[in-house]
Amino acid sequence: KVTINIDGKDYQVPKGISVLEAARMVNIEIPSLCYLKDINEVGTCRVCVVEIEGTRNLQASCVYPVREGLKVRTNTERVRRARKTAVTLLLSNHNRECTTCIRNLNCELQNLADSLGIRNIPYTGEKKDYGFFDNNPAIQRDYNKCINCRRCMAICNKIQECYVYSPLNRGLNTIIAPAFQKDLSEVSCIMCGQCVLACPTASLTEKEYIKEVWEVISDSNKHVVVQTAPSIQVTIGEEFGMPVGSFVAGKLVAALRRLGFDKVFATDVTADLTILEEGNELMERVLHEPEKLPLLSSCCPGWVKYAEHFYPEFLPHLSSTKSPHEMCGALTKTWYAKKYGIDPSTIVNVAIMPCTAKKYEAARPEMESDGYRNVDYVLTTRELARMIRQVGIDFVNLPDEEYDEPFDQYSGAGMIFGATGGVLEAAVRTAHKLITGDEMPVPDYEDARGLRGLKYGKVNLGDRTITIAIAHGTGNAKKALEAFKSGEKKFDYMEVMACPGGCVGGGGQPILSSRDYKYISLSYRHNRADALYNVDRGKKIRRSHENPRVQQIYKEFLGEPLSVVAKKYLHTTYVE
Ligand code: HC1
Ligand code: SF4
Repeated sequence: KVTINIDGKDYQVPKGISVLEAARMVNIEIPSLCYLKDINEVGTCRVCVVEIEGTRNLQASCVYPVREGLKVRTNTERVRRARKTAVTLLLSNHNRECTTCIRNLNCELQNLADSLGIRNIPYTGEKKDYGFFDNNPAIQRDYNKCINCRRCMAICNKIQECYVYSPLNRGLNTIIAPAFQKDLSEVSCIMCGQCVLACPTASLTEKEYIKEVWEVISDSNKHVVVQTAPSIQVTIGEEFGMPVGSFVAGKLVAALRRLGFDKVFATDVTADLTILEEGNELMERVLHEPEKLPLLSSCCPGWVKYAEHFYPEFLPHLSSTKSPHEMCGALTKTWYAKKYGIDPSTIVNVAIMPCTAKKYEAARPEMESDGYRNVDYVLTTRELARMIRQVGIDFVNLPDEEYDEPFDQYSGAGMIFGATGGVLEAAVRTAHKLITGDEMPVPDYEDARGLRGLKYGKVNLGDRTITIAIAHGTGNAKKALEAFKSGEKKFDYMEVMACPGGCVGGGGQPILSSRDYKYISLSYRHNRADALYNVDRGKKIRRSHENPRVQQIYKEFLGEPLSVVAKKYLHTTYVE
């Protein structure tokens, strides 16, 4: 520890940290725009400047290390003026349409302008126009709202290792963009949306489909069903001021009904179904095709796209099972349509997902059944919250309501899909039964939990041992695949989620400010994941194969796992 003095008071703080971190530790707010702990500590925005005794210039506190006896002033007139100038300059070249902006009231630049008391922008002159790009179904980039903080680039390079962004041009004309300023669809972007979460403004946002969804809801000739991903149940409350980790499934259903959807379904049901299909795939490969091991999970479209771009040699290892939301889509337009006598051409399937990549997945040409798109529109958690606000629903005080038949009952295993390690844990619960014939006495597989970036382990299933790996953040998936290739690690099954934390940390989830972006402790993602595990613990049915709806779907439609019908509607292929 070292003793430093901030604003006239002594504090003991750990050695080796920055002044900014030290100040925040002792609850002294130093604002910043470009800083992201551990991954973007570059001091370019100059908003975090402070006075340091003994130095002439103001210093960027995010890159200034603490040392014994250091004296810091964070709130002098000079500091306030410098911060104000830095932000005013950014605003002078910014498309300031706050009232109609997606990030209105949740924008770090806007917040700063307010807290610094900026009331006018004295700089005039022509604004540069760098353009708007949205030639893909998932993510749009407005260069006129970019403040060059480089947080998108930091996440993409250091955590996801996709290397989509780099600085283009020079000096004042620098922008952070894909090579040749191409659209994200033309580069190795996996559409995970982690850059969207990292962006302090609306320069990077999801592509909205709210208008289209209102239109189908108002069309009385359409039967509009909505499905919600497991993680939405523990994250959407944050959009309405509820604490991180609030479980709000009942209110979520109630809100969707009030918006006018005809049926409200839980994607968790088809998550259970995924486990049956993928579990059987794993068993087939273990028993008969060991050369096709490891089996790699494929429910995360960001990860699938990552494999397609960077590791095509592993594509035969990806599970052919479609993701739960695609399965729900396929089943609504086939089994459900027939069972309830609804013309499938009138059914619209809207998916509420924590994810921008799901928008891209839904648009993949192969994701259709009998000529109908499986899923017609994907909305993120944030978009759904906007719809709820648009009609003035008081979310927090809604009563709890139940999902609609026949996608209503689901196991705890289906729910924990939303957290990293959850798919694997769910698979283990069912594989135990498939391989040994007996139920796992206690369904918890604790080794799969927690937010370590890469986990390796073993599962004993009777006299067989299955080796496993769990990665979240595609940079970690890369490490695991490289270790496998070099022979350093062996595993039979790997779960990969592109987003740190899994879907609870998805690119479509509520955006917390950079202060909550503790990529090392990932604390808020942890709370969201814990909420899923808590609900799982209290559920009567905790294993996918015990889900009565899944049993019904096999009985009435599919026959058995990996049957011809199951292969036709619930499995897919990948492209290099
Ligand atoms: Fe996910 Fe999945 S868990 S991918 O994270 O397999 O998006 O929540 O819906 O499809 O079920 C996301 C979450 C989600 C799918 C399921
Ligand atoms: Fe989407 Fe979940 Fe994959 Fe992230 S981890 S890209 S939220 S499916």
